Amino acid sequence: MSATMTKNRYVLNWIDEMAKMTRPAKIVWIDGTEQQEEELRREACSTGEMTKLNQELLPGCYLHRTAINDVARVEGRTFICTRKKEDAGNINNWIDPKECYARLSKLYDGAMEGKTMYVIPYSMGIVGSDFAKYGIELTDSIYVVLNMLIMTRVGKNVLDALGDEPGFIKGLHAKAQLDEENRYICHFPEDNTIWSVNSGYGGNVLLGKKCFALRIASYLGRKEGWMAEHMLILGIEFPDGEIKYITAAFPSACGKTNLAMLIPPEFYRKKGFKVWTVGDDIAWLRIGRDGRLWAVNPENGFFGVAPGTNDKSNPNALATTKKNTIFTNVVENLDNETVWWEGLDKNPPKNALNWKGEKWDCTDGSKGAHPNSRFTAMATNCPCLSNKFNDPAGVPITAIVFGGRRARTAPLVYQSTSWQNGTFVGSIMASETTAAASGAVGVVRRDPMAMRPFVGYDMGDYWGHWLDMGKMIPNPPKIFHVNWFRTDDEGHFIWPGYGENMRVLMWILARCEGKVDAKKTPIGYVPFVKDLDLEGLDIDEKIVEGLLDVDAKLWLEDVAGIREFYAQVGSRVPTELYDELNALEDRLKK
Ligand code: GTP
Ligand code: SPV
Ligand code: MN
Repeated sequence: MSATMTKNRYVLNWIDEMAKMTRPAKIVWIDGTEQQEEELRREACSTGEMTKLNQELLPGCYLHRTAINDVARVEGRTFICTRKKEDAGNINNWIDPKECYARLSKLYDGAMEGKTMYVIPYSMGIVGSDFAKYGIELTDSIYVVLNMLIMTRVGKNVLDALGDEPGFIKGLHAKAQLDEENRYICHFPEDNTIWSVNSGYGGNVLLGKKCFALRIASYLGRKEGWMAEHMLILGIEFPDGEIKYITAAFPSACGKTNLAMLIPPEFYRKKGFKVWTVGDDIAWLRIGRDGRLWAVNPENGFFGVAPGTNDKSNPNALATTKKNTIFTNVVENLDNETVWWEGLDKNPPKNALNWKGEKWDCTDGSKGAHPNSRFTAMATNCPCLSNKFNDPAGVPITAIVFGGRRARTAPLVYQSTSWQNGTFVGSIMASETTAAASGAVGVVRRDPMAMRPFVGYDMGDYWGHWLDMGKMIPNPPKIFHVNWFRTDDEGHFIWPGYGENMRVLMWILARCEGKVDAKKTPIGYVPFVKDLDLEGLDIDEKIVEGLLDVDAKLWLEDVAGIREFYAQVGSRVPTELYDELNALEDRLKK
């Protein structure tokens, strides 16, 4: 299994160079076969890196615990290393590439001594398709290998598709000492390179995901005229069989997986409506020959938030995790070797270990699962997976939806007035922070297009790219903003959310087809309550009216915050967006 799988000299030379630095005891190529995957699972269980779960109840499922200091993405230790600092922009952390390579080379020096270096050839997108891009990740972690086997398309066919070309993303990962002080997630977009060291967690180490498919890909997309976005993709099937596709960008842990897999309320189901999942986290978007915007999900699995997932909130996600799944940092039920997390059901196990692996007393008020605990599950196990999931052309997009967690200010839904205005709406997104990244939780921060941590270049240039794309798309999607998270005076969510969000999506699609009127407000078009289908929902129309309310005073406060943020982004903010901001302020003051 250690045999070389390619003659590509760019690949071989690079691996040679990385192996000289990290000095592994051996090198193993990952070929994507079930047999090799099974051997690796067995090895991981023998060392305690993973625990095999109850194979009758959860066939093919395993549990992993990360180090206690290593449970989320670390945005403060994530860097965009362009030669010129201006090209990384003010929002990203930056280190000079030469200095960064030198600093990290010391951390990688001998980091794999006595260990195995795994070579993972993977594809983001369908191997051989126009949309696909290839990467190779070198890692000393079996956990990473097993996750990448689920999250991406791995195997020799990737190397065959690459042929003798140099065009692959070079990813190097070493767990090293898991030392927080020396943890680095570094991107070199000008060199197609990613270096990650001293972490073993999710988005820090599964280099195909945020590092490649968003940070490096957003950089490539700007150069090549396409877009890489932090978006789910879903299809709504109408009773006559027609399917309309929507993408939605929400920040981490703000409901993408849930919306992507939503189950329509009963009265829609009875009429024959269905929802299909194409992706739950990342979309690559291109202009199709028909002049519309088309999307693919470059991933092959779901790395989803476990807490809060249950058979009411997201039965499709729960079903997806019943086999071939890796659980990370959840509760281990010792009685039957299954898993549990807060919000799964009301019966926390009595005889259990918490995410740290300590005996857990569910009555002592402590959390059993980490708030950012996750499942890694195969897309093909998802009951509502779209039959376009493996279509190399992707799906045509009717609407783009932005959204975040806002206790006040943003209404349940509003529509922008143009692509330019929609780009502005994306640029002013804000959301309360979550456990998906380390740091304080619940603080409102600007998170444009849900991409603040994921743009691989200057944020102002990124907005400029959005505006440019709008000029190039003959028939662009309409752009909307939603907020499922408005709260009452006691802090409870007012809108029921989850499957009920379908009602808002239906209004969005009706607007795209010009089928309903809307109320013009200073921020854009808001629904008339009568046009939101509330059948079967136990909610007062007055309350819905409140959810749709646009409070000019709050918005003017927001405008001040937006000005501050734009100033922070700096000199590359497009003037069109300042025009939009000034016009918004004028309308609010009237
Ligand atoms: P990442 O994988 O980090 O990118 O997150 P995500 O955007 O896919 O978020 P996910 O769907 O996993 O949801 C995160 C949390 O938000 C979970 O605790 C959900 O229960 C909660 N959530 C999702 N949708 C809704 C909703 O409509 N209303 C409310 N109140 N909570 C929701
Ligand atoms: C997110 O934080 O947006 C995630 C999880 O999807 S991670 O892969 O860790 O980035
Ligand atoms: Mn995400």
